[in-house]
Amino acid sequence: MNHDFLWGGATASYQCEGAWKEDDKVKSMWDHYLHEENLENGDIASDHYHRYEEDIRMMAEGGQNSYRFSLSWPRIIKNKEGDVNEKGIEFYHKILDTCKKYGIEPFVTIYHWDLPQYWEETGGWLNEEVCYAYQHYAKVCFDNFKDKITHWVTFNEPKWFICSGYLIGNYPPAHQNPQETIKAAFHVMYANALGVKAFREGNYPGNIGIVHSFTPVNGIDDTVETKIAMRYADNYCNNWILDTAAKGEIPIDLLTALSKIYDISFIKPKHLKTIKENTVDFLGLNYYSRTLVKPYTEGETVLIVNHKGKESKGESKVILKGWFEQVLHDPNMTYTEWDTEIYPKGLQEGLIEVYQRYHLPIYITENGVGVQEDVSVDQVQDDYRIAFMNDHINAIMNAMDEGVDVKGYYAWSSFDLYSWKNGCKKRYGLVAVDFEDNLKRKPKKSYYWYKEMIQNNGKTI
Ligand code: BGP
Repeated sequence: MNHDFLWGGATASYQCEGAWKEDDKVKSMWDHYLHEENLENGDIASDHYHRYEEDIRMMAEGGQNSYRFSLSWPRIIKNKEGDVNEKGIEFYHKILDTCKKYGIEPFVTIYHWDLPQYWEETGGWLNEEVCYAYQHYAKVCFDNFKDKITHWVTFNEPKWFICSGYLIGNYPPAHQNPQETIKAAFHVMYANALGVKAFREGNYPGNIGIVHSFTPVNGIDDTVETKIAMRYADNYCNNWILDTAAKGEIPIDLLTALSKIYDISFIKPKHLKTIKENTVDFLGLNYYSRTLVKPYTEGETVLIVNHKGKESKGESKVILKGWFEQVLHDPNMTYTEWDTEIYPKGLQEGLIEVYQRYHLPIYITENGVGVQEDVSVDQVQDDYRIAFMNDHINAIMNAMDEGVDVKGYYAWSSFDLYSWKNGCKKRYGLVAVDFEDNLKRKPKKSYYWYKEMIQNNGKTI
């Protein structure tokens, strides 16, 4: 194991910062949506905005050498004209200086879903103008933080926020429209290329990548029908992000299938040229589980929503009928409280496949398990989290033994925070945050286990 390996935890601005309108921050689409719908929100969240020093110190004391977090667009850019909020810039300088003070390497996501509401009101990711606004915002970040950040991420999980926001409808802007999904997805991948372009043109130090919600695809058997279903599923789940960002090419069979039913005339040669010329330096993979598929039979392609025990067929939507069907529950497998299959082997296999396909360095940018926990105790005894992380880290080590270039691992999450649509009850943190008792921080058992594992250079149980 290489001593430059990055070990840390991850968070996202909306999920942990709170201070939703402090220091001239404007509203994000999540602020707007959760307030309108009267749902539990991240107005305060873990109050990282005021407690970042304590949080980062605890990372260092926990043996971690890196912190993955995101910058908030509505904290940094005040309006559609692109004016910069200096107080937002100052806040992230404080975070970055604190990282430096404690020997923590920052790994920074430019966009983790909190689009400014003023852009959402112009059509959000359906509006090509937002791609250029993203490029401007990215440039502001590069210019201001170039001396303090060398690991940059353009986007967190395009598939997850686009499909949830435009197809399934459980995230803002809560539409259910396949045609819009395709357009918004394309715009995000175009904006990714524009971000990379700005980075290259400015000659900034460091590297830039994209983070993908990776679900390797497995089939229920070896029949030709299942293999065809797997290809569709892989295009839907993975390839439109990874091929486009890493090779500069949208999978041709996907475009052909889509063009038979949908209008894709908004894709112009100038976009494809920018995409082709601006590929990423590395891939970040968030791994929670795999996608198990079977051939399409009848009804609609099922997409999993956070449904906690309930079949989600009624809520699902399709882009193309007949692509594939997802196996929601296999009685032989183990699932989390939120019905996510626990499948570490998928990470080992998936890493080998992704590395063979793209030959780019890989970071595991999120991995963890969401559980309801009683945090009023002195120490949360989260042996299930230790087992989960142990088995997944072990899978990574096996893939590295087979030659895969993995450069870092980030637990989701550094400390308890707001889980999209689940509120604060779905806890992932290595450190407990007591939302009932003054947001007090208390390391869980897994925090100490992680520390020891890092000190032993990745040695699992
Ligand atoms: C990823 C996101 C994170 C985080 C995590 C857990 O998709 O990048 O922001 O929330 O999943 O998801 P959830 O909170 O919905 O359980």
